Amino acid sequence: MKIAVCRFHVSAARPEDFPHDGFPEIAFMGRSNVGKSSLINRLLGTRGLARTSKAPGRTRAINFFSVNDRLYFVDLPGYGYARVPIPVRRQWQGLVEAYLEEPGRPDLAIHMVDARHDPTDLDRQLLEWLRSQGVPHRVILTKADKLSGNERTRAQLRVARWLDLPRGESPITVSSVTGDGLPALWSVIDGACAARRSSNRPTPTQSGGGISVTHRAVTEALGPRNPALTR
Ligand SMILES: Nc1nc2c(ncn2[C@@H]2O[C@H](COP(=O)(O)OP(=O)(O)O)[C@@H](O)[C@H]2O)c(=O)[nH]1
Ligand SMILES: [Mg+2]
Repeated sequence: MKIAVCRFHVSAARPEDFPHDGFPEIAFMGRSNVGKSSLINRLLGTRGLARTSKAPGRTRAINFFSVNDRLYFVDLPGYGYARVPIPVRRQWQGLVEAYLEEPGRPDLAIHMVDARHDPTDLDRQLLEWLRSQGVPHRVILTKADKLSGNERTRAQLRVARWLDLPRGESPITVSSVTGDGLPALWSVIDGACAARRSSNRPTPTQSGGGISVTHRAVTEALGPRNPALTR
């Protein structure tokens, strides 16, 4: 995808703030500090669009970035940041769940795990939840520039086993520093957008019905998934 224009659209602190114009949405999710904002900036070729931080836990709302005026990149609040007070954590969780439970959104969840670390129980819970909701998703490993080629391969195998990923869904390793893995990630994103165009899915402006058709179309575009998990 060629990026012509991208801009910050809205910072949603409540579900009422989510956009309802029916564009495809690509959601970036994972622990605080995993590299969500850096990856959004790198994919879009902008430096400061999504705010990056050395201090984890800064993103408190769901930020929507408009890409080419026809799709949204969605920067979800990071989870698993222990120093955030529990009531604040609950509020984030409520907002993220409200987002993920809306019919038809997102078109693709990019579930990000730091390539240097094992996924946590929270990562596993998130994946289980995405599976149970039938949300199309792909696991990627970030900060790959910190690992050698061999270490990357080992990380891919380890994470695939740990998260019980279906064959053909090996995690993509990416680096926002070197740009490694971004073409592979773009083709998954393009696939999700194409699946949306070729399906008669409900957009977030509509409600109910037809969602399984959508997910089947996205599944076909993204490659095989565990049949037991495909709705
Ligand atoms: N070496 C390396 N550092 C990264 C990469 N992506 C992000 N970082 C660093 O990790 C920290 C957290 O990044 P950020 O994008 O703010 O993470 P977020 O909390 O998930 O949005 C920052 O210090 C980034 O510079 C990467 O691909 N390689
Ligand atoms: Mg961030």
